[in-house]
Amino acid sequence: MTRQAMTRQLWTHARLATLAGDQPWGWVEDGALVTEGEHLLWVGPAAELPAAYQQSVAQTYDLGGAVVTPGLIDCHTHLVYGGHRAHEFELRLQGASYEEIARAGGGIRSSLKATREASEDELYRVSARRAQALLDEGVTTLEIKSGYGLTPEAEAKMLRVARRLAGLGVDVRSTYLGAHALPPEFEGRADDYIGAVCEWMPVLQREGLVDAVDVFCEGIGFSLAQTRQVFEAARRFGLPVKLHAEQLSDLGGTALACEFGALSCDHLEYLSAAGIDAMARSGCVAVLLPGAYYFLRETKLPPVQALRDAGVPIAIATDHNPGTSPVLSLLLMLNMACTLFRLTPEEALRGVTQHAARALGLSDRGQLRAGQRADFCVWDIAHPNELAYYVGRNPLRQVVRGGLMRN
Ligand code: DI6
Ligand code: FE
Repeated sequence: MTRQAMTRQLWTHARLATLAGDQPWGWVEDGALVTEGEHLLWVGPAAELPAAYQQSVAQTYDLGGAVVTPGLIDCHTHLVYGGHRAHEFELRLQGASYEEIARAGGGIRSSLKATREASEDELYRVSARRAQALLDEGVTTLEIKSGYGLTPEAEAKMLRVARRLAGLGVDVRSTYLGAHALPPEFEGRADDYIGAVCEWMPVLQREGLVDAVDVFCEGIGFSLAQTRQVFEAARRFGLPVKLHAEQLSDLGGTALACEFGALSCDHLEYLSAAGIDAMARSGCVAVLLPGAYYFLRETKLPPVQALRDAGVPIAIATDHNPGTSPVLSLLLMLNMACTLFRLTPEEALRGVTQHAARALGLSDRGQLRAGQRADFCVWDIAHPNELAYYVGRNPLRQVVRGGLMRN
């Protein structure tokens, strides 16, 4: 056993937003946490801390009444890519739509060239800078998609870089999004390309590069039939699925994704009542992406109240990508989720912890309770609602990931 695995640590005078139990925020006013190795051994009111734990810890940290939350989880990013698309931002400010730019050969395809041309090391260097900005705000688990390579070699390069980013001290979950856009060499042959995407899947999986499979199901992306083909391949290879669904129109992708037990459907501005019903019945998580909504100046709001009424868990993520959401602050997404989508601050915090974990199929994190990973953030705030309140302030004091202080 490693030294760290044997170490039992006590964290006292903590005001805990555990997000567990039935109290608002899962609140514990004067709480304590005991960690052992990478996991939480005990969480609760300090007054109830078992004596056996008090006598057996190797290290005690007094948090001085600071607010403690679970580590933050960004469950939807396209963080690995070459170049940037600021010029398209200017075109859109001059009136061009995202779809017009994409149909004219810009959009994802313009990131394709820069990503294919970048070496793995160069791609790692530029991606690590972006990832660090998220880690500096307390992100302890990060989802990263492929989808700017669109050849087997370039998709593998992206997913290897995603895996390498774990070295920054974050847990990375990688998602194969080969069905992100039609590459130029398959122009006019979308069905052939989808066949190729399915052929590459087991190769990437055998290299240990794939935790889930995603598709951009949209008019400028792929059809329901093509999405189904990718999902059938994922099912054959035992890979969970998620879907970019109902972002710019309602193709009914959400209902299809739920047929395949999708972990999450993401974007959802154009989600229908039938889609909501399918999500409620299948336990699928709704991942809302306020950064893309804001950056595209979208006006169609996702149906938040209907999702609430149906009991569909709502997660929030940055959707960091060079075209529709060049956002590198998950804390800002908390504020936008409340300001733009009318979530409550507590819903928003659950959206980047408890529900974000579920959107990644992870049951070992996202709340502060015994048995969960010892991933937590210590904040210089008086109440957890401040995390959604401030714009541009990062009140993070300390982040602990896997029981180790990371900053
Ligand atoms: N939806 C999005 O908003 C991003 N991908 C997707 O499927 C956009 C990606 C890009 O424009 O680079
Ligand atoms: Fe996305």
